[in-house]
Order: sequence, then C-alpha cells, then structure tokens
Amino acid sequence: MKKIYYATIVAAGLLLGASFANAALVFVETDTAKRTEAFDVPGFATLPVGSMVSLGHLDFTGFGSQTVTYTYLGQESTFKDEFHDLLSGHQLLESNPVGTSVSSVVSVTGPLSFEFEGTVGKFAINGGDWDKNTSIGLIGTNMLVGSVVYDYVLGYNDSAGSKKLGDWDDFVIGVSAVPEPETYAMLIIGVGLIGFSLRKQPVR
Ligand SMILES: [Ca+2]
Ligand SMILES: [Ca+2]
Repeated sequence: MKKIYYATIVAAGLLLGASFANAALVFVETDTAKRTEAFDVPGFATLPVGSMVSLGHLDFTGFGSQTVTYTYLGQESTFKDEFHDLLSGHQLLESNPVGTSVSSVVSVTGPLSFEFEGTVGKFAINGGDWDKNTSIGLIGTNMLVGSVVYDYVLGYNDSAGSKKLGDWDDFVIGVSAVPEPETYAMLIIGVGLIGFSLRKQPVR
C-alpha cells in the first residue's frame, strides 16, 4: 500500500514537472499584422499570404531555473541578420548551419533576454524597443520543424515597408525551455511534502 502511495506521488511530481516545463514560456501578443509575402524558409508547412501573424514578445513564466534553447531554423533575408542571446552572450548567424543552437539558464520571469539584428544596427529587442519597420512575429506554437517540436517558433521581419508588409522569414528561430535537474527535484520534494501533510490529517 505504501509503495503504491509513494509511486503515485512521484508520478504526480513528474507529471507536474512536465506540465510546468510546457508552460514555462508564453508569447505575449502586442499587435497583429498580415502576411503580404510568401514565407520562404524550407521545412515549414505553407503559411499563406494574407494570413494573420501575432506580433509581440516571449516571456519566461516558469519557476526555478530552466535552460532555454534557441535554434536557428533558416532565413530569407537580403541583409545579414543575426540573433543575440543577451544572457549568455552567444549569437546565431546566417552563416551557421540550420539546426545550430545556443542556450542559457533562465530563472527570472518576464521577457527573455534576446534581440534580433538586421541591416546593421537595426534591432528588435524582445520585450523592448523595435527599430522602425522591424518586428518579432509568432510563426507557431508546439511546432514540428524537421524532426524537432519547438515550444515556440519566432520570425523576425527586418525592414519591410511597414509592419503591415512582410513575411517574418528574415531570421527564424525555435525556442524551447527545459527545467534544470534541481528544479525537478524541488518539485518532487514539494509534492511529496504535500502528500505527507495530507496523509497526516485526521480522517473526519
Ligand atoms: Ca519571403
Ligand atoms: Ca523577408
């Protein structure tokens, strides 16, 4: 009986951990825009001209420490665009092979600390300023690209005539968060303590 009891608690902890991991990142929509050009990065299902795109920023809302990984998925820029993970100081470049990733350990809630750069010195900061006519768009959520599912896929629009004109394929990244091992451990201990205290309560 006891064994089943503890196995249930551990299973509940793991389930909770998995659901928290999925819920660690949230895209905050601040505007919308319409695709006026084709999305030309290979490996994506068709994203038709005329469909709407959410514009905004990606927040960390998880607890504990989580490793956030940014993966380069391709580009259709006529400029040299870049992605900067400002927390680790690492960058993704157009010269990197598709699938190249950088990561950093995040423990502070709020906008993730990254930016896109295009046309030299023209930035779109996640949760901060966007230089004129640049924007960060949501391409997909829990999206399968190649053989990998990313929590979020983001596309940068580097210099369209206006925010209403674009394709959000000028630098495309996949973003996923995974809890650090000690965060899982804390969670399992927490669930265990809740189970223990429930068990101590007298039956009425
Ligand atoms: Ca395009
Ligand atoms: Ca483009």
